Amino acid sequence: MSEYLPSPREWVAEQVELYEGSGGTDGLTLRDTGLPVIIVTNRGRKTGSIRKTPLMRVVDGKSYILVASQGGAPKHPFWYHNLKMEPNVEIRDKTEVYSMRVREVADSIERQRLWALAVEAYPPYQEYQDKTDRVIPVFVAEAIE
Ligand code: F42
Repeated sequence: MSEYLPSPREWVAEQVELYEGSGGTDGLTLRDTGLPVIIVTNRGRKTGSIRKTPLMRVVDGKSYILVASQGGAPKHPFWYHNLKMEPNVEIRDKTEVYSMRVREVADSIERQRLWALAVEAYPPYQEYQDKTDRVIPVFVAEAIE
């Protein structure tokens, strides 16, 4: 079994600990926004270790939309590269855990529709896009049948 490596960002690691440690009954929102968060569990592309990444909860039917915004930073987050290499993930949404496969959305019309859903769920995503030169990647996570 691979080891779980917590995020070096303390507030992120603490959110994961609270969310997962409570079985999805505590630590469910982003700081003081009150907006819901999911936890994505995936593998590090170099270490092979287990990584856990809290992201805003954006849904499209039964799919989840993952937005690699990292606060509008100039570079994609590491988890973007991890997911490109290993698209099979687990997503925890409160007390439910789903095995899912992710794909990056390449089609611009599809991206536009999903981006609108993302901004509706978490309006700062638009500010993040406006302040960075990169096009913020969007993934769709779908249940593995
Ligand atoms: N980030 C987002 O991008 N979008 C969101 O919607 C979002 C919401 C959110 C809500 C709550 C919360 O607590 C955090 C939230 N974040 C959101 C922040 C998010 O959880 C991540 O912390 C952030 O996106 C940065 O991701 P990152 O993968 O770049 O993490 C950094 C800090 C990190 O952990 N770096 C590790 C390190 O040691 O520096 C490396 C991690 C890693 O994946 N290593 C790979 C490996 O093999 O293990 C190799 C990676 C490589 O390619 O070199």
